[in-house]
Amino acid sequence: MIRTKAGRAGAGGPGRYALGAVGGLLAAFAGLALAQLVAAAVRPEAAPLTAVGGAVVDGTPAAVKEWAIRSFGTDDKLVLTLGVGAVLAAAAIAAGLLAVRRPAAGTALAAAFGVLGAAAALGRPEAARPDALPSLVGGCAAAGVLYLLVRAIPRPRPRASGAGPPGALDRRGFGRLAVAVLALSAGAGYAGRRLGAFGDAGATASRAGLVLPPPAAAAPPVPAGSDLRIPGATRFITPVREFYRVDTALVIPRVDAGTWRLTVRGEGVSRPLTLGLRELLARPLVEHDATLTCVSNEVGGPYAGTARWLGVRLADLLREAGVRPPSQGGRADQLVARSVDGMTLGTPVETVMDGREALLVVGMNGEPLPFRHGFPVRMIVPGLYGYVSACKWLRELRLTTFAAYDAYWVRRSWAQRAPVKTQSRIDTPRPSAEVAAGRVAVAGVAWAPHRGIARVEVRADAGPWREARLGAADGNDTWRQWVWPWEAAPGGHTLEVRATDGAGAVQTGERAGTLPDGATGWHAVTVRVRG
Ligand SMILES: Nc1nc2c(c(=O)[nH]1)N[C@H]1C(S)=C(S)[C@@H](COP(=O)(O)O)O[C@H]1N2
Ligand SMILES: [Mo]
Repeated sequence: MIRTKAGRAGAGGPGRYALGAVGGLLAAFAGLALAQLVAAAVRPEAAPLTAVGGAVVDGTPAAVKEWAIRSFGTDDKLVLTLGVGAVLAAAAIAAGLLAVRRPAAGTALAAAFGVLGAAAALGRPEAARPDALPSLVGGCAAAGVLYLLVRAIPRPRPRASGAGPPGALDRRGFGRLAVAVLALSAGAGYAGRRLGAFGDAGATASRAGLVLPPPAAAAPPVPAGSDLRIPGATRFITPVREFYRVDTALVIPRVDAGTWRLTVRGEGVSRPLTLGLRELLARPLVEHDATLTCVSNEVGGPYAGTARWLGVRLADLLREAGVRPPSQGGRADQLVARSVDGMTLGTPVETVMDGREALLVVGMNGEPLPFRHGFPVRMIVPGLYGYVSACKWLRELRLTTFAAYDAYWVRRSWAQRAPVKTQSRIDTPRPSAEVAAGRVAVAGVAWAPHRGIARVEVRADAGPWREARLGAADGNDTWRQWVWPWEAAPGGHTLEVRATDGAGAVQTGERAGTLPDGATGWHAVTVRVRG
Protein backbone atom coordinates (compact mmCIF):
# COMPACT_ATOMS: atom_id res chain seq x y z
CA MET A 1 0.00 0.00 0.00
CA ILE A 2 2.68 2.39 1.08
CA ARG A 3 4.69 1.27 -1.92
CA THR A 4 1.86 2.05 -4.29
CA LYS A 5 1.48 5.45 -2.79
CA ALA A 6 5.16 6.15 -3.18
CA GLY A 7 5.02 4.86 -6.73
CA ARG A 8 2.17 7.10 -7.57
CA ALA A 9 3.89 10.11 -6.09
CA GLY A 10 6.92 9.17 -8.17
CA ALA A 11 4.85 8.76 -11.29
CA GLY A 12 3.82 12.35 -11.27
CA GLY A 13 7.07 14.00 -10.18
CA PRO A 14 10.38 12.52 -9.07
CA GLY A 15 10.13 9.46 -11.34
CA ARG A 16 9.91 11.57 -14.45
CA TYR A 17 12.57 13.95 -13.22
CA ALA A 18 14.90 11.08 -12.46
CA LEU A 19 14.44 9.88 -16.03
CA GLY A 20 15.02 13.43 -17.22
CA ALA A 21 18.32 13.60 -15.35
CA VAL A 22 19.37 10.25 -16.80
CA GLY A 23 18.32 11.52 -20.23
CA GLY A 24 20.45 14.62 -19.79
CA LEU A 25 23.52 12.57 -18.88
CA LEU A 26 22.94 10.17 -21.78
CA ALA A 27 22.51 13.08 -24.18
CA ALA A 28 25.80 14.61 -22.99
CA PHE A 29 27.54 11.25 -23.39
CA ALA A 30 26.17 10.86 -26.92
CA GLY A 31 27.23 14.40 -27.81
CA LEU A 32 30.75 13.92 -26.45
CA ALA A 33 31.15 10.57 -28.21
CA LEU A 34 30.07 11.93 -31.56
CA ALA A 35 32.23 15.03 -31.07
CA GLN A 36 35.19 12.74 -30.36
CA LEU A 37 34.57 10.99 -33.67
CA VAL A 38 34.43 14.30 -35.54
CA ALA A 39 37.51 15.60 -33.69
CA ALA A 40 39.48 12.58 -34.83
CA ALA A 41 38.88 13.76 -38.37
CA VAL A 42 39.38 17.48 -37.66
CA ARG A 43 42.02 17.80 -34.93
CA PRO A 44 42.28 15.99 -31.58
CA GLU A 45 42.64 19.30 -29.71
CA ALA A 46 39.21 20.36 -31.00
CA ALA A 47 37.34 17.73 -28.95
CA PRO A 48 34.99 19.62 -26.59
CA LEU A 49 36.50 18.67 -23.21
CA THR A 50 40.01 19.34 -24.53
CA ALA A 51 39.02 22.65 -26.12
CA VAL A 52 37.23 23.89 -22.99
CA GLY A 53 40.08 22.63 -20.79
CA GLY A 54 42.56 24.44 -23.04
CA ALA A 55 40.54 27.64 -22.86
CA VAL A 56 40.54 27.34 -19.06
CA VAL A 57 44.35 26.90 -19.12
CA ASP A 58 44.74 29.96 -21.36
CA GLY A 59 42.42 32.06 -19.23
CA THR A 60 43.60 31.01 -15.77
CA PRO A 61 45.38 33.80 -13.89
CA ALA A 62 49.04 33.04 -13.19
CA ALA A 63 48.51 32.81 -9.43
CA VAL A 64 45.77 30.17 -9.77
CA LYS A 65 47.89 28.21 -12.24
CA GLU A 66 50.79 28.28 -9.80
CA TRP A 67 48.49 26.99 -7.09
CA ALA A 68 47.30 24.18 -9.37
CA ILE A 69 50.83 23.13 -10.29
CA ARG A 70 51.79 23.26 -6.60
CA SER A 71 48.79 21.26 -5.45
CA PHE A 72 48.44 18.71 -8.21
CA GLY A 73 51.89 18.66 -9.84
CA THR A 74 51.88 16.89 -13.18
CA ASP A 75 48.36 15.65 -12.39
CA ASP A 76 47.09 19.19 -12.92
CA LYS A 77 45.83 18.24 -16.40
CA LEU A 78 43.90 15.22 -15.12
CA VAL A 79 42.32 17.32 -12.37
CA LEU A 80 41.38 19.97 -14.92
CA THR A 81 39.73 17.47 -17.27
CA LEU A 82 37.83 15.88 -14.38
CA GLY A 83 36.70 19.34 -13.29
CA VAL A 84 35.42 20.28 -16.73
CA GLY A 85 33.71 16.87 -16.95
CA ALA A 86 32.00 17.40 -13.58
CA VAL A 87 30.68 20.83 -14.58
CA LEU A 88 29.40 19.39 -17.85
CA ALA A 89 27.68 16.52 -16.02
CA ALA A 90 25.94 18.98 -13.72
CA ALA A 91 24.82 21.05 -16.71
CA ALA A 92 23.60 17.91 -18.48
CA ILE A 93 21.46 16.97 -15.48
CA ALA A 94 20.09 20.51 -15.36
CA ALA A 95 19.20 20.37 -19.06
CA GLY A 96 17.53 16.99 -18.55
CA LEU A 97 15.44 18.21 -15.63
CA LEU A 98 14.44 21.33 -17.52
CA ALA A 99 13.50 19.28 -20.58
CA VAL A 100 10.94 17.23 -18.60
CA ARG A 101 8.77 20.32 -18.16
CA ARG A 102 9.88 22.32 -21.17
CA PRO A 103 11.43 20.10 -23.83
CA ALA A 104 12.30 23.03 -26.09
CA ALA A 105 14.16 24.92 -23.36
CA GLY A 106 16.07 21.83 -22.19
CA THR A 107 17.08 20.93 -25.71
CA ALA A 108 18.15 24.50 -26.38
CA LEU A 109 20.33 24.40 -23.26
CA ALA A 110 22.02 21.21 -24.52
CA ALA A 111 22.65 22.83 -27.91
CA ALA A 112 23.98 25.96 -26.18
CA PHE A 113 26.71 23.87 -24.60
CA GLY A 114 27.75 22.80 -28.06
CA VAL A 115 28.07 26.45 -29.04
CA LEU A 116 30.11 27.10 -25.89
CA GLY A 117 32.49 24.27 -26.78
CA ALA A 118 32.80 25.60 -30.32
CA ALA A 119 33.61 29.07 -29.00
CA ALA A 120 36.29 27.61 -26.74
CA ALA A 121 37.80 25.67 -29.64
CA LEU A 122 37.84 28.76 -31.87
CA GLY A 123 39.40 30.86 -29.12
CA ARG A 124 42.46 28.65 -28.79
CA PRO A 125 45.70 29.82 -30.40
CA GLU A 126 46.17 28.23 -33.83
CA ALA A 127 42.43 27.55 -34.10
CA ALA A 128 40.92 27.11 -37.55
CA ARG A 129 37.20 27.23 -38.48
CA PRO A 130 36.77 23.43 -38.64
CA ASP A 131 37.74 23.27 -34.96
CA ALA A 132 34.19 24.39 -34.17
CA LEU A 133 32.72 21.31 -35.85
CA PRO A 134 33.17 18.66 -33.13
CA SER A 135 31.38 20.73 -30.50
CA LEU A 136 28.63 21.90 -32.88
CA VAL A 137 27.92 18.36 -34.07
CA GLY A 138 28.12 17.12 -30.49
CA GLY A 139 25.74 19.85 -29.28
CA CYS A 140 23.18 19.06 -32.00
CA ALA A 141 23.44 15.35 -31.24
CA ALA A 142 22.98 15.99 -27.51
CA ALA A 143 19.96 18.20 -28.20
CA GLY A 144 18.39 15.62 -30.51
CA VAL A 145 18.99 12.72 -28.15
CA LEU A 146 17.63 14.67 -25.20
CA TYR A 147 14.50 15.56 -27.16
CA LEU A 148 13.86 11.94 -28.13
CA LEU A 149 14.51 10.71 -24.60
CA VAL A 150 12.23 13.19 -22.83
CA ARG A 151 9.49 12.44 -25.35
CA ALA A 152 9.87 8.81 -24.42
CA ILE A 153 9.35 9.55 -20.75
CA PRO A 154 5.86 8.23 -20.16
CA ARG A 155 3.22 10.65 -18.95
CA PRO A 156 1.29 9.41 -15.95
CA ARG A 157 -2.16 8.33 -17.06
CA PRO A 158 -5.13 9.99 -15.44
CA ARG A 159 -6.51 7.75 -12.71
CA ALA A 160 -9.76 6.69 -14.31
CA SER A 161 -8.81 6.12 -17.92
CA GLY A 162 -7.12 3.33 -19.83
CA ALA A 163 -5.76 -0.03 -18.78
CA GLY A 164 -3.08 -0.79 -16.25
CA PRO A 165 -2.66 0.38 -12.70
CA PRO A 166 -3.62 4.00 -12.22
CA GLY A 167 -0.77 6.42 -12.43
CA ALA A 168 1.79 3.75 -13.33
CA LEU A 169 4.77 4.69 -15.43
CA ASP A 170 5.74 2.47 -18.35
CA ARG A 171 9.48 2.98 -18.56
CA ARG A 172 10.12 0.30 -21.16
CA GLY A 173 10.13 2.65 -24.15
CA PHE A 174 12.54 5.02 -22.43
CA GLY A 175 14.73 2.12 -21.35
CA ARG A 176 15.01 0.67 -24.84
CA LEU A 177 15.88 4.05 -26.30
CA ALA A 178 18.41 4.70 -23.54
CA VAL A 179 20.18 1.41 -24.24
CA ALA A 180 20.26 2.19 -27.95
CA VAL A 181 21.73 5.65 -27.31
CA LEU A 182 24.33 4.19 -24.96
CA ALA A 183 25.35 1.53 -27.48
CA LEU A 184 25.55 3.94 -30.42
CA SER A 185 27.52 6.48 -28.38
CA ALA A 186 29.98 3.89 -27.14
CA GLY A 187 30.43 2.78 -30.74
CA ALA A 188 31.04 6.33 -31.94
CA GLY A 189 33.46 7.00 -29.11
CA TYR A 190 35.38 3.81 -29.84
CA ALA A 191 35.50 4.59 -33.56
CA GLY A 192 36.81 8.06 -32.68
CA ARG A 193 39.64 6.59 -30.66
CA ARG A 194 40.57 4.14 -33.38
CA LEU A 195 40.46 6.86 -36.00
CA GLY A 196 42.62 9.07 -33.76
CA ALA A 197 45.23 6.33 -33.41
CA PHE A 198 45.11 5.84 -37.17
CA GLY A 199 45.72 9.58 -37.64
CA ASP A 200 48.76 9.38 -35.36
CA ALA A 201 50.21 6.38 -37.15
CA GLY A 202 52.27 8.51 -39.53
CA ALA A 203 53.84 10.46 -36.68
CA THR A 204 54.54 7.32 -34.66
CA ALA A 205 56.16 5.63 -37.66
CA SER A 206 58.21 8.74 -38.48
CA ARG A 207 59.69 8.71 -34.99
CA ALA A 208 60.28 4.98 -34.94
CA GLY A 209 62.04 5.23 -38.30
CA LEU A 210 64.20 8.21 -37.40
CA VAL A 211 67.92 7.43 -37.22
CA LEU A 212 69.86 10.29 -35.63
CA PRO A 213 73.15 10.99 -37.41
CA PRO A 214 76.27 10.95 -35.23
CA PRO A 215 77.28 14.37 -33.90
CA ALA A 216 79.98 16.34 -35.73
CA ALA A 217 80.91 17.74 -32.33
CA ALA A 218 80.43 14.97 -29.79
CA ALA A 219 80.33 15.82 -26.11
CA PRO A 220 83.06 14.19 -24.04
CA PRO A 221 81.79 11.42 -21.78
CA VAL A 222 80.19 12.67 -18.57
CA PRO A 223 83.10 12.90 -16.06
CA ALA A 224 83.24 9.84 -13.86
CA GLY A 225 82.91 11.89 -10.68
CA SER A 226 79.85 13.87 -11.76
CA ASP A 227 77.57 11.27 -10.27
CA LEU A 228 78.53 10.68 -6.64
CA ARG A 229 76.13 7.73 -6.46
CA ILE A 230 74.77 8.61 -3.04
CA PRO A 231 71.72 6.47 -2.29
CA GLY A 232 68.60 8.65 -2.46
CA ALA A 233 70.27 11.47 -4.41
CA THR A 234 69.12 12.64 -7.84
CA ARG A 235 71.03 11.06 -10.70
CA PHE A 236 73.35 13.31 -12.67
CA ILE A 237 71.78 12.55 -16.07
CA THR A 238 68.01 12.40 -15.76
CA PRO A 239 66.57 9.36 -17.53
CA VAL A 240 64.14 10.45 -20.26
CA ARG A 241 61.23 8.66 -18.59
CA GLU A 242 61.83 10.55 -15.35
CA PHE A 243 62.35 13.97 -16.95
CA TYR A 244 59.77 16.48 -15.71
CA ARG A 245 57.12 17.71 -18.13
CA VAL A 246 55.54 21.17 -18.07
CA ASP A 247 53.33 22.46 -20.89
CA THR A 248 49.81 23.58 -21.69
CA ALA A 249 49.02 20.71 -24.06
CA LEU A 250 46.01 18.64 -22.95
CA VAL A 251 46.67 16.40 -25.94
CA ILE A 252 50.38 15.87 -26.68
CA PRO A 253 50.97 17.02 -30.27
CA ARG A 254 52.10 14.11 -32.44
CA VAL A 255 53.90 15.68 -35.36
CA ASP A 256 54.81 13.70 -38.46
CA ALA A 257 58.52 14.30 -38.99
CA GLY A 258 58.06 13.71 -42.70
CA THR A 259 55.82 16.74 -43.19
CA TRP A 260 57.32 18.91 -40.42
CA ARG A 261 58.66 22.29 -41.56
CA LEU A 262 60.44 25.09 -39.71
CA THR A 263 60.34 28.65 -40.99
CA VAL A 264 62.66 31.48 -39.99
CA ARG A 265 61.40 34.98 -40.78
CA GLY A 266 60.86 38.46 -39.36
CA GLU A 267 62.77 41.64 -38.69
CA GLY A 268 66.34 41.67 -39.91
CA VAL A 269 65.95 38.33 -41.70
CA SER A 270 67.46 38.97 -45.13
CA ARG A 271 67.16 35.32 -46.23
CA PRO A 272 63.99 33.69 -44.84
CA LEU A 273 64.42 29.95 -44.40
CA THR A 274 62.11 26.97 -44.60
CA LEU A 275 63.53 23.59 -43.77
CA GLY A 276 62.36 20.06 -43.16
CA LEU A 277 63.86 17.57 -40.77
CA ARG A 278 66.05 16.00 -43.44
CA GLU A 279 67.67 19.38 -44.18
CA LEU A 280 68.10 20.08 -40.49
CA LEU A 281 69.77 16.71 -39.91
CA ALA A 282 72.10 17.32 -42.86
CA ARG A 283 73.74 20.09 -40.84
CA PRO A 284 76.55 19.50 -38.36
CA LEU A 285 75.03 18.20 -35.14
CA VAL A 286 76.29 19.22 -31.73
CA GLU A 287 75.97 17.22 -28.53
CA HIS A 288 75.73 19.16 -25.29
CA ASP A 289 74.84 18.47 -21.65
CA ALA A 290 72.56 21.04 -20.05
CA THR A 291 70.17 21.38 -17.14
CA LEU A 292 66.65 22.57 -17.94
CA THR A 293 64.42 23.99 -15.26
CA CYS A 294 60.99 25.56 -15.00
CA VAL A 295 60.25 29.01 -13.63
CA SER A 296 57.34 27.40 -11.75
CA ASN A 297 59.78 25.31 -9.75
CA GLU A 298 59.57 26.23 -6.09
CA VAL A 299 62.62 26.13 -3.83
CA GLY A 300 63.29 22.42 -3.37
CA GLY A 301 60.89 21.52 -6.20
CA PRO A 302 61.15 18.73 -8.78
CA TYR A 303 60.96 20.65 -12.09
CA ALA A 304 64.61 20.42 -13.12
CA GLY A 305 66.45 17.81 -15.15
CA THR A 306 69.69 17.28 -16.99
CA ALA A 307 70.05 15.63 -20.37
CA ARG A 308 72.53 15.13 -23.17
CA TRP A 309 70.93 17.10 -25.98
CA LEU A 310 71.70 16.61 -29.67
CA GLY A 311 70.92 19.38 -32.11
CA VAL A 312 71.85 22.11 -34.54
CA ARG A 313 73.41 25.37 -33.36
CA LEU A 314 70.64 27.95 -33.50
CA ALA A 315 73.07 30.87 -33.88
CA ASP A 316 74.47 29.36 -37.10
CA LEU A 317 71.00 29.05 -38.57
CA LEU A 318 70.13 32.63 -37.62
CA ARG A 319 73.35 33.94 -39.12
CA GLU A 320 72.55 32.08 -42.31
CA ALA A 321 69.19 33.86 -42.39
CA GLY A 322 71.05 37.17 -42.15
CA VAL A 323 70.27 37.86 -38.49
CA ARG A 324 72.70 39.94 -36.45
CA PRO A 325 72.52 40.27 -32.65
CA PRO A 326 71.61 43.74 -31.33
CA SER A 327 75.21 44.24 -30.16
CA GLN A 328 76.23 44.02 -33.83
CA GLY A 329 73.54 46.34 -35.08
CA GLY A 330 70.70 43.83 -35.43
CA ARG A 331 67.20 45.32 -35.25
CA ALA A 332 65.44 42.41 -33.59
CA ASP A 333 66.16 41.72 -29.91
CA GLN A 334 63.55 38.99 -29.44
CA LEU A 335 63.35 35.56 -31.06
CA VAL A 336 59.78 34.25 -30.83
CA ALA A 337 59.49 30.50 -31.16
CA ARG A 338 56.05 29.19 -32.05
CA SER A 339 54.93 25.60 -31.62
CA VAL A 340 52.46 23.59 -33.66
CA ASP A 341 49.92 24.08 -30.85
CA GLY A 342 50.28 27.85 -30.89
CA MET A 343 52.46 28.30 -27.82
CA THR A 344 54.84 31.27 -28.13
CA LEU A 345 58.10 31.69 -26.20
CA GLY A 346 60.34 34.76 -26.48
CA THR A 347 64.12 34.53 -26.13
CA PRO A 348 66.71 37.35 -26.26
CA VAL A 349 68.52 37.20 -29.62
CA GLU A 350 71.68 38.40 -27.89
CA THR A 351 71.64 35.37 -25.57
CA VAL A 352 71.05 32.89 -28.37
CA MET A 353 73.99 34.34 -30.34
CA ASP A 354 76.47 34.96 -27.51
CA GLY A 355 78.38 31.74 -28.12
CA ARG A 356 76.53 29.38 -25.77
CA GLU A 357 75.17 26.11 -27.13
CA ALA A 358 71.64 27.26 -27.92
CA LEU A 359 70.29 24.32 -29.90
CA LEU A 360 67.47 23.19 -32.14
CA VAL A 361 67.27 19.83 -30.42
CA VAL A 362 66.40 16.54 -32.13
CA GLY A 363 67.83 14.05 -29.65
CA MET A 364 67.69 13.54 -25.89
CA ASN A 365 70.02 11.10 -24.10
CA GLY A 366 70.73 9.25 -27.34
CA GLU A 367 67.19 8.82 -28.64
CA PRO A 368 64.92 10.96 -30.81
CA LEU A 369 62.94 13.43 -28.67
CA PRO A 370 59.91 11.75 -27.12
CA PHE A 371 56.57 13.21 -28.25
CA ARG A 372 56.01 14.62 -24.76
CA HIS A 373 59.30 16.50 -24.89
CA GLY A 374 58.70 18.11 -28.28
CA PHE A 375 59.27 15.68 -31.16
CA PRO A 376 60.56 16.28 -33.75
CA VAL A 377 62.37 19.52 -32.81
CA ARG A 378 62.54 21.69 -29.71
CA MET A 379 64.75 24.52 -28.51
CA ILE A 380 67.16 24.49 -25.57
CA VAL A 381 69.07 27.59 -24.45
CA PRO A 382 71.37 26.86 -21.49
CA GLY A 383 70.86 29.36 -18.68
CA LEU A 384 67.26 30.37 -19.41
CA TYR A 385 64.07 29.04 -17.84
CA GLY A 386 62.04 26.79 -20.12
CA TYR A 387 59.20 29.28 -20.68
CA VAL A 388 61.56 31.80 -22.34
CA SER A 389 63.60 29.33 -24.37
CA ALA A 390 62.64 25.68 -24.61
CA CYS A 391 59.80 25.65 -27.18
CA LYS A 392 58.63 22.08 -27.86
CA TRP A 393 57.01 20.96 -31.13
CA LEU A 394 58.72 23.94 -32.73
CA ARG A 395 57.27 25.25 -36.00
CA GLU A 396 58.38 28.83 -36.54
CA LEU A 397 61.11 31.24 -35.48
CA ARG A 398 60.15 34.86 -35.86
CA LEU A 399 62.46 37.79 -35.18
CA THR A 400 60.92 40.83 -33.54
CA THR A 401 61.44 43.13 -30.56
CA PHE A 402 60.45 42.84 -26.90
CA ALA A 403 58.76 46.21 -27.30
CA ALA A 404 56.55 44.96 -30.12
CA TYR A 405 55.51 41.53 -28.92
CA ASP A 406 54.61 39.72 -25.68
CA ALA A 407 54.76 35.92 -25.78
CA TYR A 408 52.16 33.64 -24.16
CA TRP A 409 53.45 33.66 -20.57
CA VAL A 410 54.43 37.32 -20.65
CA ARG A 411 50.78 38.14 -21.40
CA ARG A 412 50.02 36.19 -18.23
CA SER A 413 52.21 38.34 -15.98
CA TRP A 414 55.51 36.43 -16.20
CA ALA A 415 58.73 38.36 -16.91
CA GLN A 416 59.93 38.93 -20.47
CA ARG A 417 63.47 37.93 -19.61
CA ALA A 418 64.24 35.14 -17.21
CA PRO A 419 67.74 33.76 -16.70
CA VAL A 420 67.75 30.81 -14.29
CA LYS A 421 68.38 31.79 -10.69
CA THR A 422 70.99 29.95 -8.63
CA GLN A 423 69.32 27.12 -6.73
CA SER A 424 70.32 24.18 -4.57
CA ARG A 425 68.24 21.30 -3.28
CA ILE A 426 68.58 18.68 -0.55
CA ASP A 427 67.52 15.33 -1.98
CA THR A 428 68.50 13.14 0.93
CA PRO A 429 67.50 12.87 3.71
CA ARG A 430 63.90 13.52 2.63
CA PRO A 431 61.75 16.05 4.48
CA SER A 432 60.47 14.61 7.79
CA ALA A 433 62.73 11.58 7.41
CA GLU A 434 63.87 9.60 10.44
CA VAL A 435 67.56 8.74 10.41
CA ALA A 436 69.90 6.97 12.81
CA ALA A 437 72.34 9.05 14.85
CA GLY A 438 75.91 9.22 13.63
CA ARG A 439 77.26 10.04 10.22
CA VAL A 440 74.53 10.88 7.67
CA ALA A 441 75.24 11.69 4.01
CA VAL A 442 73.33 14.88 3.22
CA ALA A 443 73.27 15.22 -0.57
CA GLY A 444 71.56 16.89 -3.46
CA VAL A 445 72.08 19.05 -6.53
CA ALA A 446 72.80 22.72 -7.19
CA TRP A 447 72.40 24.61 -10.43
CA ALA A 448 73.19 27.97 -11.99
CA PRO A 449 73.13 27.02 -15.68
CA HIS A 450 75.71 28.79 -17.82
CA ARG A 451 77.37 30.41 -14.79
CA GLY A 452 78.27 27.10 -13.22
CA ILE A 453 78.45 26.10 -9.56
CA ALA A 454 81.62 26.95 -7.63
CA ARG A 455 80.64 26.02 -4.07
CA VAL A 456 77.84 24.48 -2.04
CA GLU A 457 77.47 24.96 1.69
CA VAL A 458 75.23 23.22 4.20
CA ARG A 459 74.33 24.06 7.76
CA ALA A 460 72.41 22.38 10.53
CA ASP A 461 70.14 24.28 12.91
CA ALA A 462 71.31 27.69 11.62
CA GLY A 463 74.88 26.90 12.74
CA PRO A 464 77.98 27.78 10.74
CA TRP A 465 77.95 27.01 7.00
CA ARG A 466 80.06 23.98 6.09
CA GLU A 467 81.45 23.37 2.64
CA ALA A 468 80.04 20.32 0.86
CA ARG A 469 82.06 18.10 -1.49
CA LEU A 470 81.07 18.69 -5.12
CA GLY A 471 80.68 16.15 -7.87
CA ALA A 472 82.89 16.74 -10.92
CA ALA A 473 81.72 19.61 -13.14
CA ASP A 474 80.42 18.63 -16.58
CA GLY A 475 80.73 22.09 -18.10
CA ASN A 476 78.97 25.18 -16.77
CA ASP A 477 75.51 24.43 -18.15
CA THR A 478 74.69 21.48 -15.91
CA TRP A 479 73.88 21.10 -12.26
CA ARG A 480 76.39 19.65 -9.81
CA GLN A 481 75.83 17.02 -7.22
CA TRP A 482 77.07 17.66 -3.71
CA VAL A 483 77.41 15.69 -0.49
CA TRP A 484 78.11 16.66 3.10
CA PRO A 485 78.86 14.19 5.90
CA TRP A 486 76.78 15.24 8.87
CA GLU A 487 77.40 14.05 12.42
CA ALA A 488 73.79 13.74 13.46
CA ALA A 489 72.88 13.91 17.16
CA PRO A 490 69.50 12.65 18.41
CA GLY A 491 66.57 15.06 18.18
CA GLY A 492 64.90 17.25 15.61
CA HIS A 493 67.11 19.18 13.17
CA THR A 494 66.81 21.55 10.24
CA LEU A 495 69.27 21.30 7.37
CA GLU A 496 69.76 24.14 4.88
CA VAL A 497 71.77 24.48 1.69
CA ARG A 498 73.05 27.35 -0.41
CA ALA A 499 75.20 27.52 -3.53
CA THR A 500 77.69 29.96 -5.00
CA ASP A 501 77.75 30.36 -8.78
CA GLY A 502 80.79 30.49 -11.04
CA ALA A 503 80.88 34.28 -10.85
CA GLY A 504 81.14 34.16 -7.05
CA ALA A 505 77.57 35.24 -6.32
CA VAL A 506 76.08 33.50 -3.27
CA GLN A 507 72.53 32.20 -3.58
CA THR A 508 70.22 34.59 -1.75
CA GLY A 509 68.34 33.43 1.32
CA GLU A 510 65.58 35.93 0.67
CA ARG A 511 62.36 34.07 -0.05
CA ALA A 512 60.50 34.96 -3.24
CA GLY A 513 57.69 33.12 -5.02
CA THR A 514 57.91 31.80 -8.56
CA LEU A 515 56.08 34.76 -10.14
CA PRO A 516 57.27 36.71 -12.12
CA ASP A 517 60.77 35.34 -12.80
CA GLY A 518 61.62 32.41 -10.52
CA ALA A 519 61.70 31.52 -6.82
CA THR A 520 64.56 32.33 -4.45
CA GLY A 521 65.46 31.24 -0.94
CA TRP A 522 67.33 28.38 0.68
CA HIS A 523 65.93 24.87 0.67
CA ALA A 524 65.41 23.64 4.20
CA VAL A 525 64.65 20.08 5.30
CA THR A 526 63.58 19.06 8.79
CA VAL A 527 64.53 15.59 9.95
CA ARG A 528 64.31 13.49 13.12
CA VAL A 529 67.41 11.70 14.39
CA ARG A 530 66.82 8.57 16.50
CA GLY A 531 68.79 8.27 19.71
N1 LIG B 1 54.99 24.06 -27.13
C1 LIG B 1 55.30 24.26 -25.85
N2 LIG B 1 56.60 24.31 -25.48
C2 LIG B 1 56.93 24.49 -24.20
C3 LIG B 1 55.94 24.66 -23.21
C4 LIG B 1 54.58 24.62 -23.61
O1 LIG B 1 53.65 24.76 -22.81
N3 LIG B 1 54.30 24.41 -24.94
N4 LIG B 1 56.31 24.85 -21.89
C5 LIG B 1 57.65 25.36 -21.63
C6 LIG B 1 58.04 25.27 -20.25
S1 LIG B 1 57.25 26.32 -19.18
C7 LIG B 1 59.05 24.46 -19.82
S2 LIG B 1 59.64 24.56 -18.24
C8 LIG B 1 59.67 23.47 -20.72
C9 LIG B 1 59.59 22.09 -20.12
O2 LIG B 1 60.10 21.14 -21.00
P1 LIG B 1 59.90 19.59 -20.71
O3 LIG B 1 58.42 19.35 -20.58
O4 LIG B 1 60.51 18.85 -21.84
O5 LIG B 1 60.60 19.31 -19.41
O6 LIG B 1 59.04 23.45 -21.99
C10 LIG B 1 58.71 24.71 -22.50
N5 LIG B 1 58.24 24.53 -23.84
MO1 LIG C 1 58.33 26.22 -17.25
